[in-house]
Amino acid sequence: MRLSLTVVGGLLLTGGLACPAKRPTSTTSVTTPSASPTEDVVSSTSISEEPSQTTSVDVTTAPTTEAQPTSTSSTAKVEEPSSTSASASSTSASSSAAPSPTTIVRTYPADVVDKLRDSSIDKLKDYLSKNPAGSCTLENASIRREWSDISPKEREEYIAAVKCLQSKSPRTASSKGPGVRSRFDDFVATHIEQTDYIHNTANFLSWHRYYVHAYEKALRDECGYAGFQPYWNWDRYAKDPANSPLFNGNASSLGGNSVNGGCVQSGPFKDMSVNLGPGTSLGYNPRCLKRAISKQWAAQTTADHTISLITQSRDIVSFQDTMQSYGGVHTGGHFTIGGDPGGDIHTSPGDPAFYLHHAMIDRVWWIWQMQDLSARLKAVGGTVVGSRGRSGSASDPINLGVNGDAITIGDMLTTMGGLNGELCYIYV
Ligand SMILES: [Cu+2]
Repeated sequence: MRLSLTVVGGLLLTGGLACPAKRPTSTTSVTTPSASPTEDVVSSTSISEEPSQTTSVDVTTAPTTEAQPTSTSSTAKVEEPSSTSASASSTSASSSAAPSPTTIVRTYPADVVDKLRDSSIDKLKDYLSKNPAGSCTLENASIRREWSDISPKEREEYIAAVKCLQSKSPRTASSKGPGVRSRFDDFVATHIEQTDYIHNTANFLSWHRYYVHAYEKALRDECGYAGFQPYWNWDRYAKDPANSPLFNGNASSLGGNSVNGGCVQSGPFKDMSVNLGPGTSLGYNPRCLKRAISKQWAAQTTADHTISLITQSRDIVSFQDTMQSYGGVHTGGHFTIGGDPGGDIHTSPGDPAFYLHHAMIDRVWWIWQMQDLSARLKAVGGTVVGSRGRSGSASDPINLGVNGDAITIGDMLTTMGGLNGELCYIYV
């Protein structure tokens, strides 16, 4: 199952990212053609046509923090602090939909997954009315938004916080992880150490939900980031990921692609030091960030793939297995980034794009859960490594080493009130 040797984009990978399922017949038809702003949307002049496509979403449930149509107005780049509430209503006036302080505006047309998300919110609302999540409500939940749906300024704030984590002293003892040089590396090291226990296992989704949460928390608590973890809606950029707002090399991107297989030479992370890996090594191995951004891999992450994953996976095992298969969206997203460390199953969090990809994984799980909340908020399936095939359960432990307290899978099953209320978020 694991431990295949794979060469992707010139990088030797130890440990395939997935089980050797067969390659997907990459069938086609992106049903939701992104009228993609390839530039930063803020500077796009197509603004006027966008409001017609932007859905106004679950008005009653969206917190005001979400309302900022950050990119629908060319003035967006100047103001719009990420976390102000209130004033949002005035800025949403450009939407042709009835202006509301809680209107959600997307900068790309809603794809089929977005639409399912939107139509599912009422189920969540209904469920919560019968099963309140303590003090966590849809009105006060934080909202994770798509990279293009936050303003360039907000993206730069996120990037600055990541760089801050990369400059902070690590917690990992140097005797344990000699290559760990920063708080950012603390996270990479934890993933490296646990790789074999957290993929194709019962804790895959819950572990990575906790991991992204802990990372978001570190950005906020240790580096003053005021926003929430953004995600990467794969479909938006699948046709040309290298020129997307994520990877186009702008100051508000996560950096560009490699040039001739070499180092990333543009954008915020062109000078970052990748310290750990490859593979299982925790030794100090400083090198540049490389990417092998791939349209071919991106093609297996389009919305038609994601929607079929969500709608055709009847139970948690088929959902998580399909997602992690070789032809699945998890693998597809990782290898859309590719390179070093992005294409390395152990060290992949060493590329900052990892966290946006895994936030999307988490979002897809969240949408899947919303299709049958009473059953799926409890659903745990798959096996525990080292247990001779025992099925995992909600009481199985999860730990993040120096990055978080020891918890259980059960703590991570809902974003609304999980971890004794510490989790309280939704996605747009
Ligand atoms: Cu992982």
